[in-house]
Amino acid sequence: MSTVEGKFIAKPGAKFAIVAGRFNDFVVERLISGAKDCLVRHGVDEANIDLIRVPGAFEIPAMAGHVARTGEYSAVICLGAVIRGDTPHFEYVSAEVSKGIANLSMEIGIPMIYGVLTTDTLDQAIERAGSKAGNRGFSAAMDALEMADLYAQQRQD
Ligand code: INI
Repeated sequence: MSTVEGKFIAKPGAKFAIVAGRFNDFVVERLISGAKDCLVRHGVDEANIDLIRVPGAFEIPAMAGHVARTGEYSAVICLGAVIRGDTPHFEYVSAEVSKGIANLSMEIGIPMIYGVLTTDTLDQAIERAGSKAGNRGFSAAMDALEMADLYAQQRQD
């Protein structure tokens, strides 16, 4: 049986983009730090990480697609925090960002990683941004490394 799987190793000179919303910045900043920490500790040069900020999660897919189409990056990591409020706004924003990133990942030839928290409460978001439940930014960057390596292997075959 031949198994194809990604390693958590970045190719020398590989560039990664992080597209992150400013909304709920207190949480998103922690996700960005987690993602950078993961990439740098897996050998990515900090100069090869570009951070692109957008107003909120709704804007992430359009900018992530724009960034991916430059052809400069091995993967695009999308980070944001959508937290339920008293209105149905949450449903629209969370649906659009997840659909948008999913659609992009089918059409663009590089990994588009979904690191957007969608939670009922601020506490749940904080738990997933570097406290009780890990850091979704860090794990999204792990996913980016794994998928970038996998895509690179498939290109060589
Ligand atoms: N954007 C978020 O990233 N998180 C949220 O929780 C959120 N809520 O709940 O409103 C949010 N709204 C802004 C939205 O993403 C757009 O930036 C805005 O509608 C402008 O297009």
